[in-house]
Amino acid sequence: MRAHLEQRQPDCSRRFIDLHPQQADMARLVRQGMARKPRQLPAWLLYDAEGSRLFEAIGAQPEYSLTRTETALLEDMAPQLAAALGAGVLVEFGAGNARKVGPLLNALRPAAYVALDISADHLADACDALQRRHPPVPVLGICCDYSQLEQLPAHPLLEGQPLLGFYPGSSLGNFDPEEARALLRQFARLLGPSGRLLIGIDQPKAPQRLEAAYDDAAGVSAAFAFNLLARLNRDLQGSFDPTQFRYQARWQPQHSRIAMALVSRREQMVQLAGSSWPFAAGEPLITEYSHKYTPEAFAALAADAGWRGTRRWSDPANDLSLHLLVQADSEPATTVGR
Ligand code: AVI
Repeated sequence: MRAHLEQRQPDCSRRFIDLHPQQADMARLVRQGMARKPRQLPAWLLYDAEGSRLFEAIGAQPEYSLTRTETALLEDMAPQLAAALGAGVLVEFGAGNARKVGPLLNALRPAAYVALDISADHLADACDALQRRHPPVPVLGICCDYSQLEQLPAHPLLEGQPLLGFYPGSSLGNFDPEEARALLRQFARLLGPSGRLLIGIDQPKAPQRLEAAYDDAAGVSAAFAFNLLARLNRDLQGSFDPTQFRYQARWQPQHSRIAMALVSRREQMVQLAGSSWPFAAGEPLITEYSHKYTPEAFAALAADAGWRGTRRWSDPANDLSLHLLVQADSEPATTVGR
């Protein structure tokens, strides 16, 4: 009888689920990316433990204002954001150090907070720290490539409540527009028909300002890109010599994006994931794109993916926006504005 009762109790004790891609998947994705023209690897590979640490350091550079501006906006608008989101479980995609969500947790008091991120140790530490700071909110960490997640894992904290997606940091910009549409569609599937999505999107601004943000004077952005080579050498038997590449960040107005690349200084051959890859002198390995969307361009992208914007909040300088989206066929439209 006792065993029967225990089986029926929901297992809320499991607070970390590890779905990190296997080594074989990584090798396959890397081979696919190396075969592209130009060569381009999935951006999530940048976030091993050292990459996650370097990305935090980028957020503290004077040239990179995105993190500071969005954090301030979230702090200032937390009560409004919470009221607009409504009750449910807050699911953050790409939670990183999970520091941005604090004001929202205080204002929203969600039934639970679920953090998804690719960097296992970083995520586990972030969840522990967050749980200590917000004891009343149950916290669940899921280590995964959220862009490939077909469904949320079964867990009692994810049952019986509306799911409220939170995707800050303009990380959607790190996907090509076609991939971004697919990702937004996938978020709709993961969150279900009553799901809502609060998403932070960085906007185009002066090219010099953007290039400086992605190639800061202290060299932290460059170190972040070079760390990818160290990771590939370590995890996928790479033979990259970092001294034979230089870092570059360029605004490409025709695509409304920053292209970040490691450019080969000479003709060379690199071993990686069991194959040889020739590089011509000047050939780039794209480490990341960062697309910037005007509010109108983002609304069109979201609409293509079946979402409708209901509210938008932006910082005083209008550098970036937080958009609240509902699924297009879910409820009547309300006014869009600051
Ligand atoms: C995570 N993502 C939104 C950052 C960005 O601004 O595109 C990644 C980044 N890479 C270099 N600097 C920042």
